[in-house]
Amino acid sequence: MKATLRWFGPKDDSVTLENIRQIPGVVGIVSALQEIPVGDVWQKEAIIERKKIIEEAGLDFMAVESVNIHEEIKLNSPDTPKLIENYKQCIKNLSEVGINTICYNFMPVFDWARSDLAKMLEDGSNVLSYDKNLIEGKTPEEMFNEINSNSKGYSLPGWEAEKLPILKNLFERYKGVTEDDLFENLYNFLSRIIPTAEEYNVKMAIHPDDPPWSIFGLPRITTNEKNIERILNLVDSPSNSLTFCTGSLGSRVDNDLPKMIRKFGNKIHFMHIRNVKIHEAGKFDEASHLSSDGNVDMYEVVKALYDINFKGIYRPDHGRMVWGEVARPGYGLYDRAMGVTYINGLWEAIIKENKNK
Ligand code: DNO
Repeated sequence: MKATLRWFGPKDDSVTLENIRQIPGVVGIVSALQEIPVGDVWQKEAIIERKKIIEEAGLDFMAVESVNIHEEIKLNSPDTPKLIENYKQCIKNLSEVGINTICYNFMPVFDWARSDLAKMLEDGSNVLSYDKNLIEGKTPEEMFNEINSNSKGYSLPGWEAEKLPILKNLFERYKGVTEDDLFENLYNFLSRIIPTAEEYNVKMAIHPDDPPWSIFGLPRITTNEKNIERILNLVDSPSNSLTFCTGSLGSRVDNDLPKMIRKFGNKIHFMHIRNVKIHEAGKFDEASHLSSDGNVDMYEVVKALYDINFKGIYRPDHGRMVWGEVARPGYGLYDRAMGVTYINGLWEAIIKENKNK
């Protein structure tokens, strides 16, 4: 498997490509043109420009995270056909530039949600944290404003300022939308774009919902083994695939991660590897990548990847803020660098152990 880091681009990230290049074993970058409004076509020139910057730093642009899905598609409104045509054009343009893995998610309204973007731990580091009681005690608008005022000036995907004025209306429109409706709308999207993805040899890798349960009464479906299986069966194609995120799925104790990795096998094209410390159902902190710091057994995760002969890309996911670093929440340099180093160590050991058998 190949190690990458997520990078938010020249204007939106305090971590530089030069820094990333110095992390042992990291060969690639996962990035997105998040300045392009959701629903618009990503023009080839813009993709080429980002790729050039990455390559000049000695790295490869290996996957896009994410080409986000417009709410109108998730709601399957009359605007859907036109937006789907734009999405197909993005797939085509990315493939023609040599990018064949597209991560996306199908979470209504918000992307990942946390009640605290900088919870202080005993060792003085701080982490993203989730407490259902703090979330449920707020209105979506309060949550939205709180996240944006604590994001250190960064625009977080799914929480873009443009969303605030339409938030009420979106919630109105999601009223009565059930999980089954959302599966249906996802089917409607996939059945139309997957033929294009196949033609251009692109893997559409759906990201689990984070957290993997309903928030503010909104339906969420990419949450557990059964639902992911249902999603992968909606359209039977190698292009209908999965981003397996150990942190998102791992915040539910009933998700058996190594078992799920073995089950979904070659449907996994992209791995997000991080750890979470669950305090009780609906209450967790993100943790360092080390197994003993959280509930995810990293050795078992990496072993399962070895067993499925995983050849895709992975990235360490959110890290803690350590050593006084100030960066985009979850995306500092230091803790992610420690994470990747640790995972590469497990990988090397598992390969050698098995060779000597
Ligand atoms: C959190 C990430 C998510 C993820 C998107 C995928 O930092 O794991 O933002 O990238 O949900 O579309």
